[in-house]
Amino acid sequence: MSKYENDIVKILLESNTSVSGQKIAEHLNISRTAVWKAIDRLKDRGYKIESISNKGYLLVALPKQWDSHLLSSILERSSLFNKGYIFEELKSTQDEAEKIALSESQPFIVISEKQTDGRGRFKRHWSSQPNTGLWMSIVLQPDISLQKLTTFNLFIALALAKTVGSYHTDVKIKWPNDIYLNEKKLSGFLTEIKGSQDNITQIICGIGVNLNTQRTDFPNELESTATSLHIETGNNIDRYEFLERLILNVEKYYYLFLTGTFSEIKDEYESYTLIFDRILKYTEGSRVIIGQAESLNDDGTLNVKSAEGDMHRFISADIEL
Ligand code: BT5
Repeated sequence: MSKYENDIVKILLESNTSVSGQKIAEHLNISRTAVWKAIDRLKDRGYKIESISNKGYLLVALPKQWDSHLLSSILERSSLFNKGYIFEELKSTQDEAEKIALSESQPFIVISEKQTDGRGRFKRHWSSQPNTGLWMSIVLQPDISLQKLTTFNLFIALALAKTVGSYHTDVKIKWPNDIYLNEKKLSGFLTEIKGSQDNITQIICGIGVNLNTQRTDFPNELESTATSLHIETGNNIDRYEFLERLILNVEKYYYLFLTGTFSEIKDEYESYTLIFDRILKYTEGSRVIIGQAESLNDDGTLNVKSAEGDMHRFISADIEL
């Protein structure tokens, strides 16, 4: 997008009413024809801008596609992320984030409209249809030990749960890395790291959230297990608004993670958990336990009491509901 288009979007976004072409032209020190041409290009990019006679231009709707200008304007208000990268199609935002990180030393975000090879944990496939959700990797450069990192997922899960909770009150965290609504998976994330035992230098956290996905958009195998905010609320979700709320929560909980311990957010975290008070199947590697989650430890591990009465500690597990 040219500089003028960026500036015009900014002017229209900041104004609740229409803005005259003359005013925009004067503000940017360009001709009215240049304004009119830039408005046309913005319309081509999916911005819905009405021209109201004698009044000027009114921004009625944002483009359906992720748009780099809008991401920049969200990030301008962020105290953590400096830069955002938007792609129409990627294999996985995780791989692209890793590449960009080679030359980027500040926290940043990568979003793709579509992923052809989006992945979950253990290289499982993550369904990432275009225009429906948020497929994003956030890259952070902490200076922490591996031991400290064990609680990172708990903080991110809480940031996600709080964000989803601002749309639907029944949100639950399925430890360690899923967000559920009505017993169905709405969101999952995975955390990949770089560094050594004593010094984790990079976290690439990939977050997938189904926002406007319709039931028929999901592949057959996910139809009964996955859901979206649209399905659960009946509303069309403004993806930019969701993103902005999520970024604010990620910032808040990331700072708490860096400066505090899990015990400080434990009560809040536990108020969202889905798995307590139920007998479930826990699988971690070759270990399979049928039992009941009893408590979370301060390092983020989970204590599960088996049907035979003995206690098992899980670092991360697949849990069948
Ligand atoms: C996760 O793994 O839940 C982590 C998903 C992370 C996806 C994001 S998208 C942006 C970034 N770039 C990537 O390439 N990945 C990240 P896991 O706990 O292993 O769960 C994977 C399982 O979730 C799959 O085996 C399916 O059963 C289910 N699944 C796949 N796609 C789904 C979807 N869109 N909604 C709900 N469930 C899904």
